[in-house]
Amino acid sequence: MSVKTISVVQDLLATNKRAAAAIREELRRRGILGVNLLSSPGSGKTTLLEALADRFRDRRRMAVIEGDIETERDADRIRAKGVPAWQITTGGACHLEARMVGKVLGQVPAEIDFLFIENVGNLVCPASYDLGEDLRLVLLSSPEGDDKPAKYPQAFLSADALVLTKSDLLPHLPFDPARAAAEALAIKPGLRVFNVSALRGEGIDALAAYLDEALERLRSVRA
Ligand SMILES: Nc1nc2c(ncn2[C@@H]2O[C@H](COP(=O)(O)OP(=O)(O)OP(=O)(O)O)[C@@H](O)[C@H]2O)c(=O)[nH]1
Ligand SMILES: [Mg+2]
Repeated sequence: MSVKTISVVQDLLATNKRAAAAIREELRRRGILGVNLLSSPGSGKTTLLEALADRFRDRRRMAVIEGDIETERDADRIRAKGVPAWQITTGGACHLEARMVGKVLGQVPAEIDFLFIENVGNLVCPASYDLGEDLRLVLLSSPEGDDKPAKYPQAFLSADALVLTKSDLLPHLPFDPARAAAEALAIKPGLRVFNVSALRGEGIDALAAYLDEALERLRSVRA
């Protein structure tokens, strides 16, 4: 019984991997950097994207695919910033899959620089699903606690960068950013770490510069 279950999961992941590879190839061909954002519900993914939309305005073009179980709320927030956004509602599934992203990809303008994909709020299942992105950001907010990387290692292992969010709340919380970063780095050496407060705009410049560098790298390899 358990052997059958494992093989079904492996089939699902293999199918997802093929769809993800096609998306990655298409994005690279167009010179677009795909960025997948993972975190628990409410860690600040959409607020961070709103802050990046403000930061990139007039300089970089971005589009956003939003993943949620229900509602169009996050896509509406992004559209309010003048950024094209598509909402995928999973109807209960706890993560996005590459085939869902693939269905929207044809509508994404060819001339953008960044395609952000905000995954369903969940620190577990999204980690196993490649969406064809070139960069994966995992967010951890200060109210969640600095002990989370070791408890949810796959999300941190699969990420390229850790974004510690809501730094404006640090004076009020027993959250040690150095401990959170050290735990994450023990799981994934080389992980880039950013401290941000999207609410106050702190740390957004450094993150935007990191995204710029990744985009330039992608385009130089392609050239
Ligand atoms: N104090 C503080 N609050 C923040 C910050 N960023 C986001 N928030 C608040 O945190 C709450 C959740 O933010 P969202 O951006 O909606 O979080 P999310 O990760 O997109 O949530 P889901 O899409 O539901 O998973 C909102 O009330 C935000 O205003 C921040 O930098 N500082
Ligand atoms: Mg959101």
